[in-house]
This record gives sequence, C-alpha cells and structure tokens, in this order.
Amino acid sequence: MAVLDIVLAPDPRLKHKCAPVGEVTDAVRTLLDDMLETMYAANGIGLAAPQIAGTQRVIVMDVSKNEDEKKPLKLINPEVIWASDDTNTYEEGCLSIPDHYGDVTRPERVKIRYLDTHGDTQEMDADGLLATCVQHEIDHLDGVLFVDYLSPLKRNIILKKMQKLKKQKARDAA
Ligand code: K1U
Ligand code: ZN
Repeated sequence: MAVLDIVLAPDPRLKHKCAPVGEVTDAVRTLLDDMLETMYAANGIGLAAPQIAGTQRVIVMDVSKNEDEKKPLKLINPEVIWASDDTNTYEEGCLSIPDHYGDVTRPERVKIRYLDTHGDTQEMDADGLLATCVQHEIDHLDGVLFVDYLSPLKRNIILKKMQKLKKQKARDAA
C-alpha cells in the first residue's frame, strides 16, 4: 500500500467529471487500498479519486470515532438514489483545501447505490456525518468542491489563500 500525494485546490484536476469504473479489477482494488491509506495518513474521514489525481468514480470513507475500531468504506460508482427533503448544515472541511471550512447545507439522509470491491451492487442508507461525507465525496467525482456552495466572495478569498499557499510550497520545494 502507498500514501499518495493529495492534489490541492485550485487545480483543474479537481474540476473534472470522473468516468465510471467499467470492471472492478485488482488495479481498482489497489487504488482503493492506497486511497484509504492516504486518507488515514491525512486524518481525513473521506477521499475521492480526483484528490489523488485519479479519474475514476471511486471514493473511500471512515467516519468511525474510535481509532481502534476502524470502519473503512470503499465505494465504486457511487450514486445518490434517494435524498430526504430534510436538510442538515455542517461546517465542512476538505483535504484539498486544508485549514479552511464553510457551512454547507445538504439532504440530511441519503440512499446510495454503488459497487463493492467484488463488483456486486450494494445499497447503503446514510445519515449524520456519513451522509454529509458521502455527498461531499460524490461531489468531488463531479468536479464540485464545498467552496462552490459558498458565496463568491468567501470562495474567492479561500481560493486566493490556497493559491498563495501553493506558490509558497513550490518555493519551499525548489
Ligand atoms: O474529501 C475530503 O476532502 C475529505 C474531508 C471529508 C469531509 C469532512 C467534513 C465534512 C464533509 C466531508 C475530510 O475528511 S476533511 C477533515 C475533516 O474536516 C474532518 C476530520 C474528522 C472529522 C470531521 C472532519
Ligand atoms: Zn473534499
């Protein structure tokens, strides 16, 4: 397994729509394992393929609170097949936009259809933090970031700060 580099916003790779996985192969399973390791190393609760420069519709998550009882989730081609009318507002973060947060309102409960690592179709009901996280991750697969839900003013402030951070990181690495 490997810890991969996380793509930081703004970056065109975070704005593309990902392609569905056609066949669940060993390469897809290895990618999911690497994504989970990357997510845990970054102390995240989710990660989507574009965040490691991937182009396929795969996400990983673990919203368990207990470090000793990990509950990793690997979802291939996830889609929301039902969403509640009730909404929930959560102050979201993003591993591609470190140290910035913003309130996002989303459906409180969702039903997700996806393929598991055997290529079998599964359905999952999600509420609370899992519902917030899975919608955030599926957004990533469609090139949508949590800052896209904020006002243009807030979004631009955050993305300008991120641009500055990336320039500084590039200078530090040179
Ligand atoms: O996709 C990502 O960038 C991962 C992101 C997922 C996420 C967090 C909060 C709301 C929605 C989606 C993160 O894991 S950022 C890390 C973080 O903010 C967090 C970590 C532990 C618990 C709660 C939030
Ligand atoms: Zn994110």
